[in-house]
Amino acid sequence: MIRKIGVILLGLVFLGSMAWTPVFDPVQAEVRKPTADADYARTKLSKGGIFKASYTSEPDAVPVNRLISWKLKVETPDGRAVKDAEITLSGDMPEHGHGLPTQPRVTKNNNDGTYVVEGIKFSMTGWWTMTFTIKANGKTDSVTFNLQLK
Ligand SMILES: [Cu+2]
Repeated sequence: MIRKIGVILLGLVFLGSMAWTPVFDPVQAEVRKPTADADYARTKLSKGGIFKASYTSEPDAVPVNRLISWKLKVETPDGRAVKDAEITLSGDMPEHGHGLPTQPRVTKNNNDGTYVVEGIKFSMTGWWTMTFTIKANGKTDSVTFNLQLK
């Protein structure tokens, strides 16, 4: 009787461990790590709530190891175009302590609240942050976008 219960318990433990295996998959865990408090929205309010910023990438699916350009759109929180912003940016891999291999910058103000950013190159897959510091109308604020590149 006791032996039978033991066998049943062992069977349950075995089935249980099989069911739980995916949770401990190290590859999955690594991919999910930065997502705990990161969001990957392409439109965000700046930290101090002064600007609303959004970006589009060319190409849209952000590639690795290719020189690409982004278009950054800057608005007030209620949606009015901010046409005279001074913008600087920096890219980082927070887990690795390094940035982009290039020094991208805004090369064109389209005078409609959008700005062309050229010279962006992500050198490896993983979690990146792109921080834009925006200065306009006598105010400065920054916004950070998260990216998970594959
Ligand atoms: Cu890295």
